[in-house]
Amino acid sequence: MKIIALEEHFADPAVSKAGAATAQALSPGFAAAYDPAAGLPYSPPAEVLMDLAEGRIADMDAGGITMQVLSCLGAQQVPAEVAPDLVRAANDRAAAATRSYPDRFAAFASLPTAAPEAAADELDRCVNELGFVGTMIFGRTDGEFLDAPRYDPVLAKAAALEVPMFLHPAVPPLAVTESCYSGDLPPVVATRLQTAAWGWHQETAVHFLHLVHSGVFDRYPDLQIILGHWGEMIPFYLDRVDEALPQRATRLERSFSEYFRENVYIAPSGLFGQAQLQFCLETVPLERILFAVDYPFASNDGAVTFFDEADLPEQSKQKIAHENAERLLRL
Ligand code: GRE
Ligand code: ZN
Repeated sequence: MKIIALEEHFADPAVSKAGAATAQALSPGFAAAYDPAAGLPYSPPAEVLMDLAEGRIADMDAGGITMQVLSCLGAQQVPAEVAPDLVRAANDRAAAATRSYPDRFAAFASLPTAAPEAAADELDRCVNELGFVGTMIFGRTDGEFLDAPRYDPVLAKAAALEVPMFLHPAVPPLAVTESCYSGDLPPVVATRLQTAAWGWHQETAVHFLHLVHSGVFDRYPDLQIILGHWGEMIPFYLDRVDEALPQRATRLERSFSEYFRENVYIAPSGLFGQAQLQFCLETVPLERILFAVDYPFASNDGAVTFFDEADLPEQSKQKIAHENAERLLRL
């Protein structure tokens, strides 16, 4: 089966270095909690993260992944003074990989969101000159959600280009960490609760709730967001949000669940549980379910088994594995 995976990361050393101080301030325990030597999940070696050639292709071949849509980690934490140049260079690296392996790699643009006008220009360049298929944004920039007025050029550009924006998990602000993810907990437990175990996902759900309720999708009715991890917990709460926030309160043009079903695509991001798949199939349109591994933080090895075990007609599996992505990304 042809499988296209949409949350597949690489690291660019210059981008990572330039964002390290901000990353460290938001999550001082991160390096220790995700040190490959600790032997815990989601801790790939740096060489694997940086590889955009044979090693990555071999891992894809071994796991039955036809194509990865590449995304560079970390641009939201790079300061405005250096972000445009560094992020541009990282996008150029991704573009080179897509040219070397046109059947195996596509790419989402990384954006220097600390400099919003430059970010909009870079999205334009990536889509129109490099053939990228959208963008991936790793949460807040300078503590602000994407609906803050200064990021409007980025939203406007994604809407005008008709490319999706993958809203990826990111560390919550310090006040949230201090209140929720600290105190009497072992350091590794606190940091993992703050990040992959819970905090990243709660933060991303709130980010999307904020985009909807600040009216982003009334301003840009066709803007499409991709959420990983089966929609970052939101599908389970659609009914609750609709009930607690009726349009009488929000004054929006649609109900929350309508925005979710009309402006959002979701993907498993390595969470290959069949119960989540079945629940999401009952909750959002089949046409809005995509596939993602979250390589190299999760292994490609679970992909084929996920589709083999899915209690679905072959036609539906093909949609999730590649057809929905091909349509959305115009591949
Ligand atoms: C991810 O993208 O999901 C991720 C990171 C860093 C560490 C673990 C992880 O970006 O899962
Ligand atoms: Zn990821």
